[in-house]
Amino acid sequence: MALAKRTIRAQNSESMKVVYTPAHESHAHSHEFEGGRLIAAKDVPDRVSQVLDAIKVRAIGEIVAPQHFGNVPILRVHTADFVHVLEQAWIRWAVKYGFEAREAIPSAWPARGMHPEVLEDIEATLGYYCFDTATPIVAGTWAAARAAADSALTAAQWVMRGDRAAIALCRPPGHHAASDTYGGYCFLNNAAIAAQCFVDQGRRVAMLDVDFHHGNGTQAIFYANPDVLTVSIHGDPRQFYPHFSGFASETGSGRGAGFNLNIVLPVGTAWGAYALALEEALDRIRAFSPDALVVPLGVDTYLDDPAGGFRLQGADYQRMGHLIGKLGLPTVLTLEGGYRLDAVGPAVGDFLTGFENA
Ligand code: 6XA
Ligand code: ZN
Repeated sequence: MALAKRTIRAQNSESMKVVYTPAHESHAHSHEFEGGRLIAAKDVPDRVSQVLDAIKVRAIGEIVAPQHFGNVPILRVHTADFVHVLEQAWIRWAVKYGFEAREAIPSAWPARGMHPEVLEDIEATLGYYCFDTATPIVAGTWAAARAAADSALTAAQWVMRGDRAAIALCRPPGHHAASDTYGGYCFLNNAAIAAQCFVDQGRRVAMLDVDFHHGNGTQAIFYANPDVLTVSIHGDPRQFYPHFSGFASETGSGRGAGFNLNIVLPVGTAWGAYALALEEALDRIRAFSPDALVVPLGVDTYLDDPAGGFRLQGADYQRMGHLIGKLGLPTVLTLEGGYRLDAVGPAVGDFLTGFENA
């Protein structure tokens, strides 16, 4: 039975829940393919350790473990075929290439005019569902991806029960994963799975993606849905990943027309121009008047991030958190990108401090 729509009230004023599990450590690979060569992986487990340490040092929140929700809420966002492929991918790869092969990265993709009809071979299967060479699957990838989705769902549950906000320290991240595609280090779209929980209870949700990269997966999942406003502030896809999505001309389709906003900023953007873009995003969200907010929180906008091109730093993250917190909405945050190991912790910590003090 569908639950009657209720207003979510931020009742509980104690510190924010921080959902964390060490399960992310099982998704550890050493490489990704970029610039014509295998390079050291950027999405390393230490990213989350740094964020957890910063949160502990600042005593920002209460650290809680995720609950287990099973596949049902995941299947509200992703197709059953896709989930099954992710579950089986590593073992199928190991059967083909041997268990010493370690990292599964496809090497052929169905381009225009080709026919991805038969997906028996694991190369064909991964080529069909994956869209880049940066997202290896290893033995522990599925367990970690499931735990990241559970973390986002746990954060959503705390907020639906009345907490003002909760953050899920998701790894692998999620905002590039669409209903049946993975890439950009993402397998399951943690933020979208959390947002769908609210939608399934009759609530309207705004998503504000502040990662440096366009959240193409989140956009695609809700593109025709007028109950979810998707807003993303990101580096220009003419220069930056994911290259084929994130243009200002993408505004939604069908009943969702007008409910997607892409704010594209040039390389080198610092706080002055970023703040103007953020105000535009916040104005659009206020006009939508949502019941809840989901923030895919990437901090690869930091100066000299190895995957980014903006120049935010230090107190800018407090300002960002403060402005978003001032919306006064029940808020779920999911960790996305941020690859400077010396900056990812302080940046998330500063954001949360600004948010809490709004
Ligand atoms: C692959 C770059 C992937 C970017 C991942 C990311 N060459 N997305 O941070 O938000
Ligand atoms: Zn990113």
